[in-house]
Amino acid sequence: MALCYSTKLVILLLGGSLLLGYGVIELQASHHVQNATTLDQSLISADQPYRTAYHFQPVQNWMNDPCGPVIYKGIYHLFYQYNPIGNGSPDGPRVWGHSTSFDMVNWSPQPLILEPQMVSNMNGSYSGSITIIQGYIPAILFTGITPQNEQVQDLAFPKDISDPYLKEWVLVPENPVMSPTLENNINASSFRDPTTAWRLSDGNWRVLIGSKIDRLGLALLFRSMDFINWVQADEPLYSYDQTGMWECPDFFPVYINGFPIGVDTSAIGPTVKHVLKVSLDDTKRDIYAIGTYDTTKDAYIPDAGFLNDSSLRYDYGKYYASKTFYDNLKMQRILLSWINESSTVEDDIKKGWSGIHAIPRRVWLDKSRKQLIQWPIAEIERLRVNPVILPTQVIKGGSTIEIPRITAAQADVEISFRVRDMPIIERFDASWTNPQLLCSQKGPTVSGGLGPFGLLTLASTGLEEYTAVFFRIFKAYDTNKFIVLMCSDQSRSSLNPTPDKTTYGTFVNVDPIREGLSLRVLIDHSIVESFANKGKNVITARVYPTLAIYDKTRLYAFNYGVNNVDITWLTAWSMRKANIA
Ligand code: DQQ
Repeated sequence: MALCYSTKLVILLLGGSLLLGYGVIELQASHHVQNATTLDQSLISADQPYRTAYHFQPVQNWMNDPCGPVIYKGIYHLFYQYNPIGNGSPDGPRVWGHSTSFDMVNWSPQPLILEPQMVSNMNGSYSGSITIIQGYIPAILFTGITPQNEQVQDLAFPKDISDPYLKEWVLVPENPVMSPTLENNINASSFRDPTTAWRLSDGNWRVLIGSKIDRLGLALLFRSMDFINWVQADEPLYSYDQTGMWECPDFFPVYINGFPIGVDTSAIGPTVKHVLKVSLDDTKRDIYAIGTYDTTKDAYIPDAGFLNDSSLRYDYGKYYASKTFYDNLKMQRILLSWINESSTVEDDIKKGWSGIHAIPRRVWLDKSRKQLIQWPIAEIERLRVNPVILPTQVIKGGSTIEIPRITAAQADVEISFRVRDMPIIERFDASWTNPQLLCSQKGPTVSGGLGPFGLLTLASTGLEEYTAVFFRIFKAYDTNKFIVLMCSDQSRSSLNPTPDKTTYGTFVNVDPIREGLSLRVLIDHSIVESFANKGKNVITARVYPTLAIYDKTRLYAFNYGVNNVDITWLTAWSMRKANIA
């Protein structure tokens, strides 16, 4: 008697080798929706000043979350939430777009996958993750949307695991492998985004699914021996009240030694701590905790005692639905994220696309063990050309310095500052607990004692438009301790009144006198990604200048504070274009 695909899979997973492709029930639908690789020129206006040169985006249409990033047979795979219809509008079904790369900088498009092919994903395929099982078989767990718009979890395997490009995937007939039921008290509209699974010594795989009950955010835990039969644990791995729906959870270990190296998702023991990240649907923030994974109870204990809206964030600007994976080739943990537009849907439809991804970031635990450090992958530096190095110099209070001879709309800039303790430093009012609000009240033109100083990016020649990224230093009344505010101010970024120009801000935990202050800013036409002090804090902004486009764009260092500041290092590179689709 012929065994069905998944029955064989279970037997083989339990018993040893796996013969994928043999006797498989053919479920893969033909690629009937428009492929992400074909550009419909009639939908795209010729003038595209906001398309990026080295930040990932498909050639057209709507993209959101990164899904299932993995390295397989030496090739990096990026899948992403893609709406193949509707131009730049989100309205439409989701399938997974797919691109491959050898360096995570230059990408080649591959056919779409996970198109509707069975009841359990008939209305779309939402976010999910890849786990390598048995050491060599990639498995996708993702959220399928049923004809009743219920969220369920589905499983898919490559049709041919010898294909390093993993072009075709097969859904198992047992789908859905996890479902909301009356018994498990899961709401069918709040049950999505499986993590990469990890396995403990009891042989069970574990996976988290984002959920909520009323305002209680939940990281539901499921276990399985064979990756097909999943049983929900009695308790979630972690939950926190008044946080709403938890989307796209991510759970991974980080070495405690402070070295910038990553570790496999299943690693446990005294050399690691664990990070739990969730994406808060209510506030569109990616928050995370550093903590302890109690493997005997399958429970997570954040060091800070909680994971909620006031927790640490990967990025204090626009950065949502992020996901990490372990790159075992380079022993690094890589963080990817969706960066939504700040423009109106009408403008997105006009330009024919919406959504880009951040530059992949390497993440590791800071020596303090209290936060993560994030830094753009080293490979991005291969795009740098024609460095402009400015000598160490004083930037006087109230002045700007133009950084000449670079493609300022497409650049990578590093600047370091030395500041001295001065008599005229603004005092910090203890009621200023909201850095974002403080940045919007004390914008780049509001002079202080030390600061604002930083960069005016995507600036027009007459400074009618610019996106300011800067520091402002305060002193506490009581302790005389320094408080460093980092801001990304979009309020003057465009003469177009319609985009969202929210100002972003964060406090940087640094002693500015002893350690100095630095910025690295990746500028790419409509995105400004700013890293403070070697990756301690990050702010990403989307902006749409009307004058500061292409070669009309300028870049300045500025200091609009009263006191002078030293620039100890300034190197700016023009960036070459990458293959980004
Ligand atoms: N996007 C996906 C969901 C996820 C949300 C749908 C987060 O799976 O919860 O496109 O942006």
